[in-house]
Amino acid sequence: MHNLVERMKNSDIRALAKAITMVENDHPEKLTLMREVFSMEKNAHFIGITGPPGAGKSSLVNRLITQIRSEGKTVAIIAVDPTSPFSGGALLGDRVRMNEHFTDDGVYIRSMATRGSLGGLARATKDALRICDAYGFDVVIVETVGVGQSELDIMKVVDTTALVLTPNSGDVLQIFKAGIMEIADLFVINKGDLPGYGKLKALLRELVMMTATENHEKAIIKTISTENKGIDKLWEKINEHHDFLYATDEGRKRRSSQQKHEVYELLREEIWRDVKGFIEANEDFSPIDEDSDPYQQAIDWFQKWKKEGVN
Ligand SMILES: Nc1nc2c(ncn2[C@@H]2O[C@H](COP(=O)(O)OP(=O)(O)O)[C@@H](O)[C@H]2O)c(=O)[nH]1
Ligand SMILES: [Mg+2]
Repeated sequence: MHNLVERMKNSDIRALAKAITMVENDHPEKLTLMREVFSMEKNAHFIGITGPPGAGKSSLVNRLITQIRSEGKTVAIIAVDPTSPFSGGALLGDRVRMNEHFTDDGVYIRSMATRGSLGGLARATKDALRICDAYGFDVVIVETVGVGQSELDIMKVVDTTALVLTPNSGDVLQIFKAGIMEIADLFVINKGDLPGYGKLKALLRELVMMTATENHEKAIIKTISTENKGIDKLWEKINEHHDFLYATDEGRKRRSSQQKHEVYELLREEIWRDVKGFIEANEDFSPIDEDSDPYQQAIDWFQKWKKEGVN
């Protein structure tokens, strides 16, 4: 058994932190580690919280932690920042907003950035979710910094995605265009204390009606996280979505399509690692034919790798 896995089984939180760092940095042992982690699957509920910066995601997550803990469940938070190579300001703010939970053993808070990850942040996030699940957390929440393409990819690896919007934010159309609306399983209108709530609610209702099916309609929840209002309702709707996934074919379909996608991604990573290693082992990255263009060079290296590099 991998040493980290063994330590995780003994509830060593530092081993969990180390395992996440390994996937973040694409450590060569990653696949071996993850196979063992995968076999320890306990089926935690993976929740994504996305939305524009400043919408109140961290404030909501902080309230949700309290709600989840009051039910005796444990929770891990992964705060992802795809934009910053360093874990910058936004994440620092998140940690400050959640700091009341730092001394609670039933809560784990971790930030993640891309660094050089081959498979991208979404893949690393999925692995981190699984590591937290294997460790034994009942709920794992991923909070993103904004709503771009990387966030969209990240939301594809969770079970339930909540999109947080605010009455005063003008980004709704932007988010529409980005395709986040389709990905969202439920909508949160936070800062319900601000003017403009009714207008946004009406807009979202229209949207929800368009995508509603006979047995499912996306929920719209009003919250005021600064006043701790609507959090219980939000938690209830998140759980309803989870039940919906497990009670219908939707959950199974989603998981199997996620897994297929994942196999492709892992293969891409593995092949790339192999090709790159092969080229680098050939001393330097010099063209096989000095006069060739980049396209021909790529073809040449690929052919050479297929002939000599694959055994
Ligand atoms: N008026 C109002 N302000 C809020 C509410 N929720 C959060 N905020 C404030 O909005 C700001 C951004 O919150 P934060 O949780 O960091 O947003 P994030 O960037 O989406 O994580 C903070 O100053 C919060 O105090 C709310 O319900 N009403
Ligand atoms: Mg935040």
